[in-house]
Amino acid sequence: MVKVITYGTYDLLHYGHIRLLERAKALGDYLIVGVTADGFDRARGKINVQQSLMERIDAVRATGIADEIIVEEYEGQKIDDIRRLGVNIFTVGSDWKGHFDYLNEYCKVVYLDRTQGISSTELRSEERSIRMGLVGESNIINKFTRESRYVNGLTISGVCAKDDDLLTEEVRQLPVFTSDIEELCKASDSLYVVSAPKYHYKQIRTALEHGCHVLCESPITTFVAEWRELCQLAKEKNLVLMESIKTAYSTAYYRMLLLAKSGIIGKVISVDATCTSMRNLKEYELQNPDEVWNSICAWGPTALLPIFQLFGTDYIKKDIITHPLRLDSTYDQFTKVALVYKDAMASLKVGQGVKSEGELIISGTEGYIYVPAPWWKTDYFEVRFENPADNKRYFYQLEGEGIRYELVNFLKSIKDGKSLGYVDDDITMAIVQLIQDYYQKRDLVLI
Ligand code: C2G
Repeated sequence: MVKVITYGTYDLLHYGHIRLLERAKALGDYLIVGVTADGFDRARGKINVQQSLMERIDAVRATGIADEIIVEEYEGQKIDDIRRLGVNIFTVGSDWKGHFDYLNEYCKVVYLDRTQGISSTELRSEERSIRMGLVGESNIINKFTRESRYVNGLTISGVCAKDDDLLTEEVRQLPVFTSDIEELCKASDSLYVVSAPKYHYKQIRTALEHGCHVLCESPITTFVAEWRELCQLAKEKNLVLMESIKTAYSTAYYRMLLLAKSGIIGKVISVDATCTSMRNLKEYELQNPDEVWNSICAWGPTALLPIFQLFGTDYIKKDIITHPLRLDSTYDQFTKVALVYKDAMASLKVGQGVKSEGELIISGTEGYIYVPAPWWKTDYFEVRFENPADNKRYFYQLEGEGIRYELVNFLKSIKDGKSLGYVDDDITMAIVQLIQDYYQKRDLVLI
């Protein structure tokens, strides 16, 4: 019996895939089809896949052509599959010509002509592209513009930046709306907001009123009542209002969270997160501290994320200790927050202008998880135990600090008509509450 194997993503299964499978089957007597796992596709840069692994497997199965379906999970698996399954022929479309010649050592390699005029990429982009306007801090706008190039079905419609001078050449080519976000909204289907937090409420309102979906850098607002009002408005208008915390979309972070929840370190007792960066305020910013991101707003949401995602938002006590730049200023150079839960505890330290080790430690009854600095954009973490020989190390590729995955998720939310964001509403709400408490000086000690 001649065994043939072929691999693919098979997203939105089409005629080109089916012809490939038919010809692959005709090369022998038994066809094995390897369907790529989501994680493997991500790792090889395919981030726009629309269907889940199960949907794609079901579609391949429904063709009735495959005798066996397996999942392709990692680089190098093909060699192992070919040996283990006793494969005689490996085949794939001619778009891969030459790429898999190294498999000749293990079986015969056949490249089949690719069917012209059809592809998953074209099918995905047949839907109208979502136009996105960017508002706020220039350096982040630069990053988002760069990352948007990796996302199918997204076009940047224009920018309204705080500092035009700091925009990259690429961004300057886009329509620039100097201060008129209404005009930008009219030219857009969605808005990404990364202006100073005091502007969020007004800008989000304007966007929603103009029928734009909103992705807003956390904290979405600094007052709970405003957040509630915006949620209500988004709901009435059937628009997506999503909080942006890019760490939530980093594969390493997400996997680390699942591992902690799975009990690998026993019962989790403490989460300690530190995020700091250096920042030199300009004279104008020193005079108007609410025009800039202070430490609690810039880093608080990220540092709170693992705490709320592991322990929930029902803490019973909190203490905020803060060191402002000047006693009368809302700009905190360094802030430490301690949260007490019924049977757990957490702390976060955030700073802009005070430097510390930006690590994350999750302590459990049987071991701990250590994520080295800068943990919020890590691709690596360790699970450590009393006996170092039991330690485990984990590595996941992180592309674009999580931004491109976040954008893909936002677009999917718009298309599906419901928020598929990785940050739950109760967490968004708890973040806003804590920031509000900071500004209202509740549970706060100034030093
Ligand atoms: N294909 C084709 N004609 C098209 C489109 C795709 O013959 N118009 C073939 C591809 O060459 C591939 C198979 O259909 O052999 C599956 O295509 P994709 O789903 O795009 O998967 P791909 O990214 O090519 O993965 O490890 C993964 C494999 O190497 C191939």
